[in-house]
Amino acid sequence: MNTTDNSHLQFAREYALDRDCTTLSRHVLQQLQSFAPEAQDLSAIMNRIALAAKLIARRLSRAGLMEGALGFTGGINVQGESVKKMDTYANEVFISVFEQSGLVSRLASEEMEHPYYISENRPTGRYTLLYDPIDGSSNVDINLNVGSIFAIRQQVGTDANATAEDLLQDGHKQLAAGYVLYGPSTMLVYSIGKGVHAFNLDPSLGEFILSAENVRIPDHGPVYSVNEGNFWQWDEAIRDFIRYVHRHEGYSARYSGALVGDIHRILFQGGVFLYPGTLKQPQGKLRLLYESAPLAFLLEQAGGRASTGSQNLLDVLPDKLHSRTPLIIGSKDNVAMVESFIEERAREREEKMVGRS
Ligand code: P6P
Repeated sequence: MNTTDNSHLQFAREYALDRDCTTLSRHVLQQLQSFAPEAQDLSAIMNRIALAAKLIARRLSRAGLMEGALGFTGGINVQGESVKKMDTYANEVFISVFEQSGLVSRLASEEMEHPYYISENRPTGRYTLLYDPIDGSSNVDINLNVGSIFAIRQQVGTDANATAEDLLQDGHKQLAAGYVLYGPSTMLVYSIGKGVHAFNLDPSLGEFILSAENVRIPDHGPVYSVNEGNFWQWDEAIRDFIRYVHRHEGYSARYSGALVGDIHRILFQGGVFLYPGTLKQPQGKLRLLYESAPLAFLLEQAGGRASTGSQNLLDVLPDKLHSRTPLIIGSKDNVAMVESFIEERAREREEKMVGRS
């Protein structure tokens, strides 16, 4: 009889089984440590988001072999961007998974000029989902990583109006936020305000399984992620920062052209992502309500920071559904460094003005 102690093997088997049972919906309930209606709602909503992610991941994995899955639709969206067929598909997936759900009565998407009201979910639906169905869709046709970004807010009132003024609230009003990264594996990273947690899709189970709990971003990191092709369009302060990292050891440039992948790297390795204002887009390119604010919520929950350069990102009040803001986001020391260059240039401008008066 084998007399060696196999308890460690038994533990490993039990741990692996327990981990494989830590699905997303169970984790949300554990996070809220309650089975109150609100907890059940959030758990169910996260489960629907997971279903959308699985449907999109499946389509992405087959797109290269499917007629009509890749390329452009020929349409232009409210952002003035050419619409990819995958953008349209993913947008419709989110709508479909929330119809008949009874949970979400309004969807606000990068791909839709006005919010979409799910009539059968009203007035029971107490939540609004804000999302970018496929972020970085320029990467889809070249099989590079893309993502989905989402935020959940309370539904205020029931009047179905196109302007949706009640959505024009700061980022602190978000109940939950996160992203899906469609990469070598599909990952879902979320927070309901109790830390940041990462799940990997196990295709053999069709479930998102917990892979990293209470993720914390390093206070400082080597990565700076920015499209340096816009250098000619930036304020001097941003150029000062870029000149600094060009001339000092310890920094690496990483930029994929897809926000979710760039942010995911920084969340796990530390560093800073920037999309500053440019001459052509002084408010920057990224949209506040369904790109920057959800990511700011998430990174702050992981111990990081997010700023417009002059204001905490989560404090920004949007003036319209598709408002844009500059974004500086990542490790708190790296974000502070970028802000210090902005503050220095502001001081110099102030001194010159005083000098003139
Ligand atoms: P640029 C993709 O279109 C996106 O919205 C983000 O995913 C990405 O970070 C950014 O735009 C890239 O923009 O101007 O560098 O190509």
